Amino acid sequence: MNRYIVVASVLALAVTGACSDSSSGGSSGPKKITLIQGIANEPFYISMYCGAKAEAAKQGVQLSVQAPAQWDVAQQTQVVTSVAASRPKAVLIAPVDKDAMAGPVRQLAGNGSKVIFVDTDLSDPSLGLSRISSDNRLGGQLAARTLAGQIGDKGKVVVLAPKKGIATTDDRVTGFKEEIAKHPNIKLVSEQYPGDDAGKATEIMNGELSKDPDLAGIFASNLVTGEGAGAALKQAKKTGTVKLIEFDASPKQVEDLRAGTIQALISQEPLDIGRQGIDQAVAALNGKPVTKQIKTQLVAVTKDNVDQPDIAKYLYKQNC
Ligand code: T6T
Repeated sequence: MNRYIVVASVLALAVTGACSDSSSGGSSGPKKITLIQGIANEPFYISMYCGAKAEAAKQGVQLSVQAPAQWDVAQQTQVVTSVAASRPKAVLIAPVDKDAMAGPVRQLAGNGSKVIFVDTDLSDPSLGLSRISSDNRLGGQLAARTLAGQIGDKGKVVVLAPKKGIATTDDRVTGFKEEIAKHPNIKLVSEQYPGDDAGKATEIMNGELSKDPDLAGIFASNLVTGEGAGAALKQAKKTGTVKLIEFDASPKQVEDLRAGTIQALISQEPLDIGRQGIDQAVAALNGKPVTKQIKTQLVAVTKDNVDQPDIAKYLYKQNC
C-alpha cells in the first residue's frame, strides 16, 4: 500500500479525533497530545488509539494520531520529525527500534514535549517519563508453556519475530526461550526474523515446514508474523497438526482461533495501554507524579474461553 495514502488516512482520523476531543479547555485551548503508533492501520495500535481517544475526551485534552505505513525506522523518524516541529505538549510513542529511535525521541523531548512510551520503549532508561506495556517476557513464557501443553511437552518448535531490536518482541523471544529450556524434550530448531511482513513470514515458514516435516509447533511473537505463519500452515495443509501460538488478538486472529488454525492467542490490553498513556501524559502536564513503569495484563485466549465475558476486553478492534 502507498505510504502516503496510509499516513494521510491516519491524519484524517486524527482530525476527527481532534474535533471530538477538544470539547473543554481554558482560554489557551485544550492541551495537544500526539500518539505516534508503531505502524498504521493495524488492530493492536487501532485499539490503543481507541483507548487513548476515549480517555483524552474524558480529560479534556486534544489527541491526534500519526504513524508510519510500515514498521520502519526511517519512516517513523520522518513522522517524529514532523510531530516534533509541531511541539505538542506531550507525545505517546511506540518506538519501532529500541536503539535507533533514541535520537528522534531526544528531539521530541528537546522540543519540550513530555514523552511517554506506549507498548515498545527504548534501551536508554533516561528517556521517557513513563513506560506502559505488557510484561512481554512473561508473555513469552506463557506462550512457551501453552505451546508445550499443546504438543504433549515434546517435539521441534520454531519462533518467529519481526526483527531484532524491538523492545517488546525481543522480550517475548527471551521469555519463550527461557521457558522452553525447562522442557528437555522440546527442541527449538529455528529462530526467524522475517521483518514485520506477513508475506515474508509465510515464505520462511514454508521453508521451515519442508526442512522439518515433523515440526510440532510455532510461536509467532506478534500479529503480523502470526498472520504469515497461519497462511503457511494453510498452504501446507498442516493446520491443527502443527500447533500455532500467536501474540495478539486481531479480528482475523480470533477467526483463525475459532477455525482451529491457531491454538492460543497471548493477548494484550492495548485499550488500557492507550488509556493509561493519556493519564500519565496529563499527570506530567499538570506537574503531578508519574509512574515510571506500568505493566498491563496479558491472557492466553483459546477456543474454550474466547466467548467468556471477561475475555472481551482482550480482543482487538478494527475501528473505534
Ligand atoms: O504485538 C503488537 C505490539 O505489542 C508489538 O510491539 C508490535 O507488534 C504488534 O503491534 C502486533 O503487530
